[in-house]
Amino acid sequence: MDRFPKATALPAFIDALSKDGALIVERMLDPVRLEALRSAIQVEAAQRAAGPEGGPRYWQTFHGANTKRFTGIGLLSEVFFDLLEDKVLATIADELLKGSGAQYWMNTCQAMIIGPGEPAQTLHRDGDNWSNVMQRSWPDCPELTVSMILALEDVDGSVGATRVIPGSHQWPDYERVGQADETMPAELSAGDALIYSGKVIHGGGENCTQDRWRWALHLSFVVGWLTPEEASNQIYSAGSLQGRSDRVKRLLGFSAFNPYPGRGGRLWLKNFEPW
Ligand SMILES: O=C(O)CCC(=O)C(=O)O
Repeated sequence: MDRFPKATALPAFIDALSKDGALIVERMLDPVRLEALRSAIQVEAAQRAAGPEGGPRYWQTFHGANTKRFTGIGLLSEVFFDLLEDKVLATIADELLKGSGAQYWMNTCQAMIIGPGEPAQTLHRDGDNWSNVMQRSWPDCPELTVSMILALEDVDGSVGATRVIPGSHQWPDYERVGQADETMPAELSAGDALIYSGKVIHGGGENCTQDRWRWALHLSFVVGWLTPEEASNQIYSAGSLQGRSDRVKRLLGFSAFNPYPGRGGRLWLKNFEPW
């Protein structure tokens, strides 16, 4: 997996994503914003229990019994909105998702804080959320989703760095999910980000420490004709987004989906009118 400074030109990012399905951007977030985001998330995390509350066993394992996860990050920190507007991330998402339609939503933004002793997460592709679409035209299907894991503190292999299988986005067999020994850890310094295709196999790493947590934030986008993971329009209100950019409103579900210049219908209309 290649590492790049944030000021890298787009073609180098896209080449790396075509080759490996993932890359690392160093200093994705500046120290001032990083500190603001980290402290807001740590305050919230202190009030949260680890592990999902009930639900099917598969999801309990997937989300982690000793992992804290929560969404609604924009209710906690203004930096969430800066990330939605981040030019580098936006340019990569625009380029990757343009084959699937002109517009996309925020899929989810969630704290992913892996606790001591948590085993490695099941290896998966983020596009598996919409596996009916992926499976049908694999491996040539267009990109449906692009994700970022942002390190809020230094993240190394022992604390649960995301494990990635570079090149797995091009494996001919969709059913092949890979083995632990094929993965490599995406080790990040605080403020660095792993950016990856929805087709690449990865998973949260094992946290084999006794007392350290893996502080990271996931932010992802999904094409506008699929349902996102996080119901943003149930979390944010039109009023609370007043004065925000059109991009932010669209990402959070406060705008219709317009397929042009691609094919497809207008979606998410209010009484047949875009909004
Ligand atoms: O926590 C991580 O590093 C990855 C988590 C992940 O891929 C997921 O929950 O979908």
